[in-house]
Amino acid sequence: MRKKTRLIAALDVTDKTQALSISKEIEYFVDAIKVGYPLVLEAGLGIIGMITEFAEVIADFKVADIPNTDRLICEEAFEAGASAVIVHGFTGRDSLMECVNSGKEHRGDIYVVTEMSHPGALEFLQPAAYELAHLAVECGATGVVAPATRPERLREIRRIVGNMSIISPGVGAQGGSAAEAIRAGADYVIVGRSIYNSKAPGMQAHKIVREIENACDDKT
Ligand code: NUP
Repeated sequence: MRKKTRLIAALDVTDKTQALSISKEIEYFVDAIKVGYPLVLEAGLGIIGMITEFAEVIADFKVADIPNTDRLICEEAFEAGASAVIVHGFTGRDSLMECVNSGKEHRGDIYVVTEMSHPGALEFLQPAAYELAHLAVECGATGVVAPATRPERLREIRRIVGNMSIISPGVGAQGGSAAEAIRAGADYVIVGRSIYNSKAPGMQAHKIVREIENACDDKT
């Protein structure tokens, strides 16, 4: 992913026409568009290729299975045109390695979930988050997913992963701030509802890009 705007739009709409029209409206403001089960289950896996007309696609399939099944899922996503796949690490090193190897074969990226951004993440994921970040480094993943809703945790995860890429959801609808996430060490912020539920998704995306730019200026 080329770091231009540092904005990744999460396109969790379930209407194919709407997904494509929003993609067109936001294409100049995003470094990637993230799609997940809501859109793919409705529109089919082919939607990934259609969205690549506008931006790189990250397939947020939170892959979490035995190694063989993980590899099959990653292959499907890469062959459909995704440049990256989001996977879980809690299934263990063998499963994660299978995803990382699939990424290498397809010249694609693998991002590993550490601590999720929602409140329920405190129950099971938070206690394991730093170990998951270490595992992502050890397995040679491209990067990790870390929460914009908890900048202090994001800062610690940045310390663990060094130069590895961090993509950070939880901005807007979940209460996190794009600027704070960038200042805490995120390379990219992921924004869903604040963009796709807006009356003017392009303008909203542009506004967030300006906020990110200002946060980057503060850091230098
Ligand atoms: O920890 C995570 N939190 C999260 O919200 C990991 C994720 N992959 N996501 C995804 O980011 C979530 O599934 C959704 O697609 C997006 C955030 O959307 P929104 O809260 O900005 O609408």
